[in-house]
Amino acid sequence: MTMDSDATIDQGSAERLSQVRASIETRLEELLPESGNERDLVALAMRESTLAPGKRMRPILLMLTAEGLGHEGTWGLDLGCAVELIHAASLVLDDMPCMDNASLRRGRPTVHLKFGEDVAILTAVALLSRAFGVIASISDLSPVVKTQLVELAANAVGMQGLVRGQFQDLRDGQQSRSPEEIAMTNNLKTGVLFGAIVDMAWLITSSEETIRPTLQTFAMELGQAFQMYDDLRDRCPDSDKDQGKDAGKSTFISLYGEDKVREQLHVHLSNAELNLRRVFRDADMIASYMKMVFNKAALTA
Ligand code: GRG
Repeated sequence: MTMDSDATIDQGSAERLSQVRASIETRLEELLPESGNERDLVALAMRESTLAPGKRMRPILLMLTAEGLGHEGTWGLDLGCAVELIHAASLVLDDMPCMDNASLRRGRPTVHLKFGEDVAILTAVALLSRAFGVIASISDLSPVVKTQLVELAANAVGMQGLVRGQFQDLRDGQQSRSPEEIAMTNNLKTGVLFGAIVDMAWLITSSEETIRPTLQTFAMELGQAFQMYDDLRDRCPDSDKDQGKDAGKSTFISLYGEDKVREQLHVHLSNAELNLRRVFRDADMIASYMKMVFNKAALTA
């Protein structure tokens, strides 16, 4: 997971990745069927916001981690899609005027701009409910495991995860923050959901307890790196979302500058890879994928 600018992915991994990506797109479409009623704006907004071209990093990570741990069925796909629905809900809310007040997301107008704030709020609630419904209705999984999966998702969304992270960011981000405070908020906003993803993969594969902390460290390092990547994208002209939304906010970039943040991002990525390789004998697939995601112009500028 070094960040060399000529990083490539081998053909076998590229093919597997495009299969994984295609299966996610198909399943998301199935999980959010067209309502057939053009006045059903919430159903429309659920589909449009989720099916818009996102990276699908979370479901891909879930599926690859589960595969790496020996999973061969479709539980990983459904769980990955449930996490993508949670992520989509969080983006719809994050873009609203009372939060980031964004106009562009995934290269398209944000939900509240296109459909109105009322529809945006309802869309986020409906996507979140759909996510939990998807987890609860995965067939052939034991009720005990399903309950644990629901608990993992609930914790990642709520006051130990996204909601707390977002609140801290909104309320504390306008004042000066220590590096530790910024790292903590970034972890809640991004790392905790990655943590839930690897935990879900660990759980459905009945993997050994001993690897769980290493997987968590991988996820937290990845989360720190990814939030830095996201902050750098805020300054990137070819981004698929608004730029400059972090102006006046205390972030690692405002604290250290872009170059230092790129350096730190590399360190977090290396730490993530180190932990990945402790768990998987063959970590190349996930490592190559990470390399692809992070090897973007925003990081090499
Ligand atoms: C009720 C689910 C829920 C959340 C409420 C609004 C909120 C609390 C949390 C938002 C937290 C947030 C915006 C975190 C940032 C995460 C992040 C780095 C988003 C960008 O992810 P990408 O780059 O986006 O993976 P794509 O579009 O590629 O999927």
